[in-house]
Amino acid sequence: MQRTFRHLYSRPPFVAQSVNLTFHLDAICKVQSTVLYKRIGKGDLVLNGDRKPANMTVRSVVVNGEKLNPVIDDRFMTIRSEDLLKDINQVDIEVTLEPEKNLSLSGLYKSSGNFCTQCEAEGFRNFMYFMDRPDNMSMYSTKIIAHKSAYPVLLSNGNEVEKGDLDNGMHYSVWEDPWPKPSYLFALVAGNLVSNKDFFQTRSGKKVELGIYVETGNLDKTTHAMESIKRAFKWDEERFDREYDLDQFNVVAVNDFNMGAMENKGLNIFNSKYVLASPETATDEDYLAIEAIIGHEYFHNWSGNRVTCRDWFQLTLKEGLTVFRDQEFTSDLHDRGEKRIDDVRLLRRIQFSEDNGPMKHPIRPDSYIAMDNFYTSTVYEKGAEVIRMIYTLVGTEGFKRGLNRYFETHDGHAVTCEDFLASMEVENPQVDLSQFLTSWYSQSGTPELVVTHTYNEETKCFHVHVKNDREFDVPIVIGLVGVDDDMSRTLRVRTKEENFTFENVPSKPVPSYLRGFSAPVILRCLDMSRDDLAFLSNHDTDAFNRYDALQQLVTQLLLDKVHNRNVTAHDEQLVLEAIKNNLTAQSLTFPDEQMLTDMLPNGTVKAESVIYACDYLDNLVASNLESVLERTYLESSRTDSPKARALKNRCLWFLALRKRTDLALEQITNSGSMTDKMGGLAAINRVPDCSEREAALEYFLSAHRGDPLVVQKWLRLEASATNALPRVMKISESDLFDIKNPNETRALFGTLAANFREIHSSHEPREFLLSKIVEIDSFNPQLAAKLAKQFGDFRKYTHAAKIEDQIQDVHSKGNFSPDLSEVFEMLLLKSSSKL
Ligand code: B3K
Ligand code: ZN
Repeated sequence: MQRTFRHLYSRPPFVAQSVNLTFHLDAICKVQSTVLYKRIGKGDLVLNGDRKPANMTVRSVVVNGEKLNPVIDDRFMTIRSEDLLKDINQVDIEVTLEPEKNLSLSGLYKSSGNFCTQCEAEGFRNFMYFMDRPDNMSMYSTKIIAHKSAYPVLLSNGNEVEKGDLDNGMHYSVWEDPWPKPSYLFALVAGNLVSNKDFFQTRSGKKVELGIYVETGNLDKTTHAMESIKRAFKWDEERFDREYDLDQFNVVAVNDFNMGAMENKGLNIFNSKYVLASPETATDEDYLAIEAIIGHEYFHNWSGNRVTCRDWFQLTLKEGLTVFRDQEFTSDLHDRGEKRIDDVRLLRRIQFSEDNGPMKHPIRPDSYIAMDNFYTSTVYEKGAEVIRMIYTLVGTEGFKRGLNRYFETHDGHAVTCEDFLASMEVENPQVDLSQFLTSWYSQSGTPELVVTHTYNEETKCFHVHVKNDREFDVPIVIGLVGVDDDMSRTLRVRTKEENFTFENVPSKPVPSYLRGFSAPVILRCLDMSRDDLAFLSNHDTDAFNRYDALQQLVTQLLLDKVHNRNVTAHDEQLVLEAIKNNLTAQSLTFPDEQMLTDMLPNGTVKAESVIYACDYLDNLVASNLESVLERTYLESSRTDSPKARALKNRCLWFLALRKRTDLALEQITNSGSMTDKMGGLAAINRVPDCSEREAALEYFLSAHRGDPLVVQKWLRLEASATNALPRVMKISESDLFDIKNPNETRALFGTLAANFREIHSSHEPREFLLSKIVEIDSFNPQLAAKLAKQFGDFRKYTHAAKIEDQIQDVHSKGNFSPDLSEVFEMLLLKSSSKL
């Protein structure tokens, strides 16, 4: 296993000037490349290549017209310096491969009979020997040749410049991409697909042809995705002055895909889950996710494609920035406060936990074995928080100026996080961002701040004292509620201890800290009583902090129960009143078992106590607020909006605990909306010993058996139920499940791994999952490694030693991919027990 280190980066001795590719697609494919390599330094030309996934075999190598037999090992083809005597050397390589055998879904592979590619991070090398690194930016021309009847649609990056028929029922298409790009943005699709076509007129008057390609029968589910593309094009022009730069923009939906989607230049390839939607098959949440991901991939056209990363350690440069941009897109189009709440919940659930366990790493990691293991919530979501803090410090206009400078200065180049910060600083000289590099970009872990405050009646001064465990640059947006409610100011905490004084404060305020969650930290305020929190949950003008005050109140109650501390009637009443005053779907969603676990020290969590606390709170709310919940349920049933449906379904969830399964069944059988069906099913699924549950799930399955995306919803319901293991085992052997399809694997095994009650009930579910992870590793290492990461919190539990033995046992017996080995080793690292 080879480890790559950030500090060892060096410029390569060659760079590709132009890349010409020809793909002859068939059961055995022939791929030819002609690349002009320009010498820019001393040394051999080292090309990356991985024969294994698609059985790639080199047929010929010709350098400057001379046939060569270069040294080829498992990972490289080395062409010696003395064979490359010109300034610009032409290297022609021909290989053959069998994409059908490639189940890793990286490189060139087949999905539902169609050819497609996935090159980020290092998939290009699975179908051609090439300098497969992001600082090798070049212009590409791609010719695709295939049988016309089996593969009528032929697509690649850029604009189509030529196409035609050939003998023997073959046809071809030539695509040219005028913008220099790294190989990870290359894409090709060939298949039997139908398309939804539309156009977008850019603000400078260019007409862009838009196309969404899907399998026959799915065309009527592409309207929302098409509208989302147009919204994304328009938003990026208006908000950040970014215009599209090709004549064509295509999106293809494929069923077998390792992640959500991929931003290949001009040809975005999507997991069909994030394209296809109709009200009968997709929930409101699915609709929002599709719009956000369509936006995200499109926004990469500038933040990632026109300006890309010098090396993979800089991944957050494009991902953190693009997540920030997609979050802003959704916030501008929908409800900013709600979006912030959703994003912070996700950050706290997934990223905080990652940052607090064996998998922790800075947003810019220092080393890796398998780069694909570092497409993490830390790089993406915490990376976006870091961009958001910069945005808070420089302001909306300053940020836009900085971003425009970044794009203009580095257009067509592969750059670093330092380059981004420098552009921001040039446009905002009054804001020093240098500490960001030494803190947020270089250190892992969630900073913990402790705040105290006092009010002096005589001087009318309000004093705030902040302690940080480390020297980070932390913007704390604060408001003084009850005094000047609408005023927020930003305190910048840069050392381990800071004092701030507010003068002329007429009366004692309740401070509202970290408004809008202005920094990804844990902030504990020692002088905040439960009554203060209840007050904030009612009166704070900041939507996020109103929500968060209630979450903090609820969390205190949950932790009381976990620790078996006495809970007073007043404590309960505060929570119930605060909920009644904030009846929204989000305020009715409390920290779950996983989030509670993350708040507790290693080796201390008894799964039963955490489950007990969560059950206690749900029952407290369900029994004390039953009539309010029922009234709200009925009222929101009369409104046709995503917000009303979300609230209604949250109420239903609690009402099911009060044996109101009749309401859930009514939704499952009579509603035409998938949101309502899923709301009903989620409610029924959680009721212990619910006799109607099985029949309802059966009914749902039979109604949607032909639609793989809906069957995946059913898989998730089954895997998240109580006593899920026997059913999951049975389903995994049935024809309703294909272990080779990542959506299905994540829906069944990923959901089981996240089923807290099941996974900690005995060793069996863990044993089953570990065996499946090993099985998956033999054909799709990326997917196996991702599933294995779900064991990342095991040291939290009192039964950690048992889980460790199970992982150790599997690890010691096998020979795994670098991806899975790296995750197992991180999990088992002894030092992580000290975390
Ligand atoms: N850039 C891709 C992710 C690639 C993951 C490779 N393992 C999608 C995205 O973040 O937009
Ligand atoms: Zn991205």
